[in-house]
Amino acid sequence: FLKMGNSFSNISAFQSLHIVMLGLDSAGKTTVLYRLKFNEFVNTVPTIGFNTEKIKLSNGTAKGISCHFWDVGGQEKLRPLWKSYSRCTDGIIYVVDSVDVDRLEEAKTELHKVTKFAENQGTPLLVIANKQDLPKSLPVADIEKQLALHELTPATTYHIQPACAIIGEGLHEGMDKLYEMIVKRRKSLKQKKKR
Ligand SMILES: Nc1nc2c(ncn2[C@@H]2O[C@H](COP(=O)(O)OP(=O)(O)O)[C@@H](O)[C@H]2O)c(=O)[nH]1
Ligand SMILES: [Mg+2]
Repeated sequence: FLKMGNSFSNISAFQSLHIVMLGLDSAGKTTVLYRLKFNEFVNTVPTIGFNTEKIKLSNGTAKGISCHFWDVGGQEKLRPLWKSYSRCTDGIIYVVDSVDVDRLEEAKTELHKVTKFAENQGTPLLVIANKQDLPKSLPVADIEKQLALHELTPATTYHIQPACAIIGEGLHEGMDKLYEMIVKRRKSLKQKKKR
């Protein structure tokens, strides 16, 4: 048992990662959640409150890792909840509608707010540039710029992933990147403790 605890690079199969999924309403959060869970498209209704699912990832480097996802409603009146749901999670997923250009500024403001909470300092961030299947979708580079990801607090490591939640494209890649960031962060926290 002790040996296992020492091999910090492997996140134990017995523990699950806590991941919170945020983003404006209609960005595709719930579609992402059920795509990851059932590996198929599930028609969603607007989320009142939250959805939560335990999902064992089935692909890539994060294969076999259990994740406990919290998918929190994105309507304006629900956003005050984001603070408590995002506290002390292992990772934050922020879903953006790549077609909803008019609300990118709003998406940016809300994202920057979340990453500034003291409890979220350093929590790895996966931005999903969703709905890339639609002809008018903005390319990821533009979304990265408009969300001003490079201006996030320096402690925040992030990855932006183009995706289509309906067919699941990009989701496993994105989860792998998030997992890698989480592992890296755990290693560095562990090293800091040793010093
Ligand atoms: N074209 C397209 N539509 C999507 C995609 N992901 C989600 N949607 C649709 O966007 C709408 C909102 O999705 P939902 O998951 O409920 O968004 P949420 O409010 O963020 O949970 C639904 O009609 C989804 O079917 C995508 O990748 N491409
Ligand atoms: Mg939803």
